[in-house]
Amino acid sequence: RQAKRLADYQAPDFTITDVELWFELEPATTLLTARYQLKSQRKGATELVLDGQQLELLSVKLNGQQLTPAQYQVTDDHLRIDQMPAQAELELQVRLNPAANTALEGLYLSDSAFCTQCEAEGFRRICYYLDRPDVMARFTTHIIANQQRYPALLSNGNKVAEQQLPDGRVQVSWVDPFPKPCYLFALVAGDFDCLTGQYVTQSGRTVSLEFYVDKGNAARAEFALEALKRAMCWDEQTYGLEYDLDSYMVVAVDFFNMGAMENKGLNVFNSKYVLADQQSATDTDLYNIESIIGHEYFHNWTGNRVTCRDWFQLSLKEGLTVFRDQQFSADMASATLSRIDAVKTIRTHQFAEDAGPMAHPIRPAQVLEMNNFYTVTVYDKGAEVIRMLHTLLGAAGFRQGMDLYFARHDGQAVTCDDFVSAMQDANGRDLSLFRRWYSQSGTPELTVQSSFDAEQQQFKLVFSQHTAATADQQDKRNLLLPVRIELLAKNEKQQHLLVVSEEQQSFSFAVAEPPVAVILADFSAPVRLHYPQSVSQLLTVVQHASDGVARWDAMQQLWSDLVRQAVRSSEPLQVPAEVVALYRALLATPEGDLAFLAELLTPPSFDLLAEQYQPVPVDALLQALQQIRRQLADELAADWLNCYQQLIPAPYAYRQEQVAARALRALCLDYLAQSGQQAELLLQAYQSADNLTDQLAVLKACRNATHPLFETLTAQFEQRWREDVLVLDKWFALKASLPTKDTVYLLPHLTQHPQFSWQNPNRVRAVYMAFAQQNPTIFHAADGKGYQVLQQVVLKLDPINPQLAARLVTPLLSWRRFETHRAAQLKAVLSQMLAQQGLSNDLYEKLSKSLS
Ligand code: BAL
Ligand code: ZN
Repeated sequence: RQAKRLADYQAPDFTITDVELWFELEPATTLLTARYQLKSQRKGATELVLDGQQLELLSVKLNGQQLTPAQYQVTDDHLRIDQMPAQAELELQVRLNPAANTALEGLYLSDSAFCTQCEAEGFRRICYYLDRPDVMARFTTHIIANQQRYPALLSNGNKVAEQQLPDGRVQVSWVDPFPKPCYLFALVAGDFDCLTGQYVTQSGRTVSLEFYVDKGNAARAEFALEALKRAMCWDEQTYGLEYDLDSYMVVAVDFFNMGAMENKGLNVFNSKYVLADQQSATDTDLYNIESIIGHEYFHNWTGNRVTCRDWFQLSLKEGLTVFRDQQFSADMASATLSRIDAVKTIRTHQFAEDAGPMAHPIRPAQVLEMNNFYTVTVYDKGAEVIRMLHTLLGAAGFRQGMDLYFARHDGQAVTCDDFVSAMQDANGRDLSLFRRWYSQSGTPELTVQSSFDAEQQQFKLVFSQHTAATADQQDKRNLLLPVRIELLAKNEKQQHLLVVSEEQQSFSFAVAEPPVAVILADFSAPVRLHYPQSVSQLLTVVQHASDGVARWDAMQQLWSDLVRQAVRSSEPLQVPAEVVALYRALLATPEGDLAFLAELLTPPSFDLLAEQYQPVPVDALLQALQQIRRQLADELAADWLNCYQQLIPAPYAYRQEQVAARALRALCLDYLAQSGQQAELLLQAYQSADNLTDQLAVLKACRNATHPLFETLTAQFEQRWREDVLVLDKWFALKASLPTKDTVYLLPHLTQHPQFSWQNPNRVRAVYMAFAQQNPTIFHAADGKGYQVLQQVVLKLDPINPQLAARLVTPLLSWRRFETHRAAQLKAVLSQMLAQQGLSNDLYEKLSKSLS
């Protein structure tokens, strides 16, 4: 199988300037007529090669003349015409079967509604096309369908006509005035309820906002609608960017591989990121909805108006747009909590990706299946790289760079280099070394040594950076790292932004006494920091650092150090008295930002710790975490109870101070349940809750403690929500993540539930992602059964939905990082999979890299 390489990029010989599409929609036989205006871009070019997959080609016309099959060639992936004039009109007709499309790429059915997903390379499953983002065309789309069954017929841009056809069908026509790559094309047809609103832009234009949702669900889209208005306003105020069409449509569908998709003027969303109210969604769901609504909206400029030249540049739009959505969330909710969330994602998942077989730079150099590169590296590390630019240039300098980027590239398909050049030129800064972040994979290790010269009253920091070889790349070089520090001395605090660019570099600071140093405040660079500090120094940072992220980080470091000592010594982990005392003091009078407090008091997860070891001592880590949990529960039993009782819930509202109090109450319950007692209190908390956040907190506490109430309450929950699949997904996930041996046998029963469907990615993820990611005890069980279960599921899914199969296989891939017996089990499971015939490219790429 042939991978594509960034180094081989060539501009296309032909481009398409205008596209006109006629869809005649029927679930099993949709007819599409497509007319393209083609233009040569290279003198002498005569061969046109269009991409196309799983299409039934009915007709080819060139400049109005029907071609005979001898005048073109069709393969599994292409349509080739050898004698192309320099300018021509090409008209194709194809037949599609959306009802049989379970891969959810191209045109498919979500329940009975038609919808599309074209990014990255899905348009080629709709029609033969130059399916690459540097071909930008104006699209006109006519949708012809039965109006009773499909009252809403939607596509990109503005609706320009609607007419009854003599045969009783209706034809609705849309024109998108902005040239775009085909990955931003969308079509939706169905019978929806529509929630509408309006937004008046900064220049005074009125934009109609339309949310299309399943019948009866319009009220559940209200939060998303308001979030969209906030996002539109925020982008005007922060970046001066205004929306450009007359309407902005969002359609919520149940069958969707991703979270959402930024199609021009017509976003398609996984319904889980649109539908929400206090009974059916948690605080975290609402936070995620706001962030994803923002993300897709922000793509209108960073992605759509300025798009990617080729798919290797995916981070150009995704890293930047994640950074923008993180800024938005920080402004709408808690800045510190948003940042902590992002840091956890990088440390837990991105560092693990760097250390595994799929390691790649934020701008990958080669790709077999593009769908495999919608990764935490491209998205989240990509956002960290943008954040470092923001840190280095300052908010004003960054804004100047953004302004120049849009001034230069509006309407173009460009590269990551073009983006950095705009930042560089707008600020008169040399960013050549910084650009290495785009081409180098791996996690830099930043080692710091400090010393104090009492005579000179000087504090010295010596930084050394090193990036280990990764699966994809042997040679590594030094990078440019912005390092925020704070020096905490008795009578002063100093803050500095250091720029570390050498392999070894030192900095000195005048200070009267030896300070406690905070290194990498706000996680100013995505590196692994090695700066040993004592428990008492770390506690000083926890109590006195100015930056909340640094305070939280010091507490995480403290726990990581304790776990490491316990793993090394094989002695039981003993929580130090100072730590218990700190918890006690903080729980006694919960005040300030309670969500931050809850985060501060939460020890690191198994996955976060596991990522710090090679090989991962699974059993020892699980044991250490359990010892921490038991001691905190036992020694502080009265304190958790006291804190819980002080936090009296108000009637539900999604307001930050309430969200925060609920988070802290949930933490208290988690420890109160640990004893296996407190049944009355837990029951009362469950029954009196007026919202899903509080209810789920009880269920999770019972799950984590394997509390006897878990079965009773989850049974009640299933009864209450069995008709509401989005809420039921939480039940599936709770059941799949119960850390008892029976869970592995329960999983097949969950898939027998009337609401479970192998065709629906949300259901599959609810059961099996939860099992693989939230149930380390059972997933990594010594007998290897957890691995085998996931293997069977991945193989079953590959022919149904390869993207989903390839996502689910990820927890199995890093077998080299585990101890001998687990590594052997994982390797066997992976080898059996790779030996299967007919694997998708998606799965093949991951398995073959893992085993090579
Ligand atoms: N472009 C794919 C979905 C997203 O990142 O917005
Ligand atoms: Zn995106």
